[in-house]
Formats: sequence, C-alpha cells, structure tokens
Amino acid sequence: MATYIPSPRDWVREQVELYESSGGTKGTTLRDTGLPCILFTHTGNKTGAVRKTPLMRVKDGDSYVLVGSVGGAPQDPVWVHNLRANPDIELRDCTEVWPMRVREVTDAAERARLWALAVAAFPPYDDYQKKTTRRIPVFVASPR
Ligand code: F42
Repeated sequence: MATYIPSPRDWVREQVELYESSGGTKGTTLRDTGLPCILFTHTGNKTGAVRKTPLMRVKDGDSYVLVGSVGGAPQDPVWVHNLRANPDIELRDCTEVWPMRVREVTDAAERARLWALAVAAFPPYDDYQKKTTRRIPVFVASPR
C-alpha cells in the first residue's frame, strides 16, 4: 500500500485531516466562506505516494469539475501532473466517497460551459484566470 504524504501547506493538511477524520462532517467548506469543498485522493506521478487535495465543489450532474487555479499562481498545481499520469482518483464530497476517473477538458465549448459552472460556484476563479497568463487547467471527474 502506497504511503500517504501530506501537503506541505499546513492549512491544507489540516483541512484534509479534519475532513477525513470527521467522516466528511467537518472541514467541508473553504475556511469561513461557507463555500463547499470536495477532497480527492490521487497518486504522485514521481513518488507513487497517496496525495490528498481539497478543491472547491463544482458539480456537473454526477460529475465534478476540478479547477487547477491555485489562486492564479504562475505555475499549475502539481496535482495536475499527477492526474495526467494517473487519472484514477477517489473523490469525497462530504460523507460520500466514489472511485472516479478524470479527463482533462480540451474542447473550447465544453471548457466554456464548465468554466461558467466553476465561476458560479466560486467567483474568484475568474479573478485568478485574469491574474495569470497560464490557461488554468480544468478536469472532469466522473464515476467509474
Ligand atoms: N487549489 C486549487 O487549485 N483549486 C481550488 O479550487 C482549491 C480549493 C481549495 C479549498 C480548500 C483548501 O484547503 C485548499 C484549496 N486549494 C485549491 C489548494 C489545493 O488543495 C492545493 O494545495 C493547491 O492546488 C496546490 O496543489 P499542489 O499539488 O501544487 O500542492 C503542492 C503544494 C504540494 O503538495 N507539493 C508537494 C511538495 O512536496 O512540494 C508535492 C505533491 C505531489 O503531488 N508530488 C508528486 C509526487 O510524485 O508525489 C510529484 C508532482 C510533480 O510532478 O512535481
């Protein structure tokens, strides 16, 4: 069984620990914004380690939209590289956990539709995209 390596970012590691240890009843929102988050488990593409990443919850039917924004930083989050290498994840939305498969969104029309859903769920995504020249990567996670 691969080892879990927590995020080096304290607030992220703490949210993951609270989210999971409470069985998805605590730590399920972005700090005090009340906006819902999901948590997904993925495989490190270099270490093979278990990695866990909270993201804002953006739903599209029974699929979820994963947005690699990191606040509009100049670099993609490294979980993007993990998903490109290993598309099988586990996604937790509060008390429910599903095995899912991700695919990166490349079609412009599909991206526009999903981006609108993402911004509706979390308006700062729009500011983040304006802040950086990189095209924020978007993935769809669907039940496998
Ligand atoms: N980030 C977003 O991008 N979008 C969101 O909507 C979002 C919401 C959110 C809500 C709550 C919360 O607590 C955090 C939230 N975040 C959101 C932040 C998110 O959880 C991640 O912290 C952020 O996206 C950065 O992801 P990252 O994968 O770049 O994390 C870095 C800091 C990290 O963990 N680095 C590790 C390290 O040691 O430096 C390595 C992690 C890793 O996966 N390593 C790979 C491996 O093989 O193990 C190799 C990766 C490679 O190819 O280099």
